[in-house]
Amino acid sequence: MTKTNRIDARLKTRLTVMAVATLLAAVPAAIPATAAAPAAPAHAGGHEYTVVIDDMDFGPTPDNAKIGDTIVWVNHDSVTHSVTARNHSFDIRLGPGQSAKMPLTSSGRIAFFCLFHPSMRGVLNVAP
Ligand SMILES: [Cu+2]
Repeated sequence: MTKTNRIDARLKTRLTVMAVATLLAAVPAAIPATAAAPAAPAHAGGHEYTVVIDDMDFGPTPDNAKIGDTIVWVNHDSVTHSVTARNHSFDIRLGPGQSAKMPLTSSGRIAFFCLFHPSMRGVLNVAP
């Protein structure tokens, strides 16, 4: 029993050129791309730097902090402050006299401020 299949192959070449006009939303220019990067493992024995909040102001931040180091925020004031990163990478609340340790897991120049007193501002530089 022989079956002959005739395959009538007709090749239709249709080029459909579609202009893809879908553009993603405008890229926010001010947000660093490092915000969601996977955290590097902390180096054991990283440095610990203390930044004191006093008299409604942030004290100086370290010049040479890097990933794996730790910032210890200390609030010497009698009111609650926050240490809030503009890129949302951290947001810490500190009641009067409280302190908090913050391991550095991403690098960059991170501007921060106090949610309750927005004129309180600082910048934290973290090297890779
Ligand atoms: Cu404050």
